[in-house]
Amino acid sequence: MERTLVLVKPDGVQRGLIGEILARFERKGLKVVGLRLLNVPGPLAAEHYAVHAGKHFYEGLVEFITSGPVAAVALEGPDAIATVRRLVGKTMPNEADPGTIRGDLGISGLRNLIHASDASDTARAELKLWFDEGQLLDYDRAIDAWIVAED
Ligand code: FUP
Repeated sequence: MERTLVLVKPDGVQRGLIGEILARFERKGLKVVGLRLLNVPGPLAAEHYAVHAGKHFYEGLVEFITSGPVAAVALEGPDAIATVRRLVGKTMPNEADPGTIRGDLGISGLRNLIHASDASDTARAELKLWFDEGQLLDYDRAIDAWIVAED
């Protein structure tokens, strides 16, 4: 079982796509184990995008992620990191395949709706950055509890 971080970026929140995006992950079978809506403080944005510091698009990234509320979501499931990346699609929405979130809902480079952790070390670090200990929950799915109760 793996956990990964997804951010619905300000374009996704402002376009009213939080539900649409989360629904795709939930329908796939991934479980929401953490959920926050926040205005991103500058230092958090800088730390999140530290890997891109110095690149020509870095300032624009930080400016964009701090421009409006972001939904931070922790998802859990088998092979969650790669599964989420497949559902999200390629970085540039104009290159992302139809059927992916970016392919279906995005149109331009910097406004690509979503961030998703790309490996197990970054997932661990990013979950720690965006969630305090105790904000990530362990729970059984209601459906499992229901089936057990019926037996
Ligand atoms: P992804 O993992 O698909 O979110 O993409 P990256 O981690 O490579 O890039 C992070 C963000 O930087 C992307 F959401 C968009 C932005 N970016 C640019 O604006 N220009 C580039 O050349 C590469 C990335």
